[in-house]
Amino acid sequence: MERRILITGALGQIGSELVAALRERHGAERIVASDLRIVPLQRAGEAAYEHLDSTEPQQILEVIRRHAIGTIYHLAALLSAVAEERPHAAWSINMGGLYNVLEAARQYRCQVFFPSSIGVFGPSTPRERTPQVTIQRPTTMYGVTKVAGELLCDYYAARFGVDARGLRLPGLISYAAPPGGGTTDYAVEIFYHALRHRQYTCFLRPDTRLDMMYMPDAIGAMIALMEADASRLRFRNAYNVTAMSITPEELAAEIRKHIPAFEIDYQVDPVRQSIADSWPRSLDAGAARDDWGFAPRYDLAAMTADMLARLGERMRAARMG
Ligand code: NAD
Ligand code: AKB
Repeated sequence: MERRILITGALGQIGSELVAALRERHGAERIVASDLRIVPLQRAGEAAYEHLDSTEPQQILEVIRRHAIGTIYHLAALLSAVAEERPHAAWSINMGGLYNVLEAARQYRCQVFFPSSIGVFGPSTPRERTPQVTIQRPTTMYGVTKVAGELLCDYYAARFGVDARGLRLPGLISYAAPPGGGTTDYAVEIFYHALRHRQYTCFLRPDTRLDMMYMPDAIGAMIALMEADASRLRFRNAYNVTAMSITPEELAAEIRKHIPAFEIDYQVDPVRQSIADSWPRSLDAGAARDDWGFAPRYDLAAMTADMLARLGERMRAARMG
């Protein structure tokens, strides 16, 4: 029997779409979604759901045993802004949870996906076309846990043969679930506000340039990396990936092409601004392209048109009940 796929943190921004994509690819019976949050009653035909706290090693082992898990997409974590507010909890969830997952993967010979981030870079990293291999000295707790996470995954791969692979994801833009408290959240919130109120107050300065990617490209990249021939992976943990490098004022201008009345103003949050100022302005994703064919489909214009159309549809459907 083919072993099943477990997703931790499955109710979050990425998990909400990754679970559906994996069900589509492998069949619902092979997918087990899990999160700290409790879901309402399960509907027939949906992926199995487990209430699982990734800081509890026994819970992970028990779910792996019971469902014959062979692959784990470990998404459970606190994002950058929340991690800065709650650094102790961030260490415990981001590091403790990953350690528990890797230990379980070692015992049960599971493959592991680790979502690293542009947060692994810091002020001493080259900020333009940030190379795959470069200085990683982040100044946030989130970044510290992501760099340590990359190293821990590499250690488990080299020392114990755990097939751990990861991506350094940029800010992700999506419509299925709201973002969970990151520095790049403005790039999602702006669409909700543009459609509802024709106005958005942004917490980053207008010229803050950061990497972003539309969720379908992120999900495609995760699955492509996990299915790639291991002998071609020069880095494993973790590959730079990106699809666009944009500022709030550029995103607002693109939205205005569809909603001419849209207006943006700025009330800068010093914490999130200083995190953004410590991150790259654009990543070099050449290694991902060369090693496993990373090729995002959505640029700023295509992403904006699709986001407005799909989020607009969802909002209309919600209003109709
Ligand atoms: P999210 O905040 O939307 O979702 C995280 C989920 O983890 C939530 O549903 C939460 O309930 C769950 N969770 C928290 N603590 C838990 C615990 N102890 N046990 C089990 N579940 C727990 O985050 P996301 O945006 O879906 O991100 C998923 C992963 O991808 C994270 O590791 C994040 O650092 C990484 N990442 C995300 C982005 C992005 O832009 N979304 C970019 C780079 C990296
Ligand atoms: C955040 O802003 O924390 C995330 C990320 C880029 O890791 N979106």
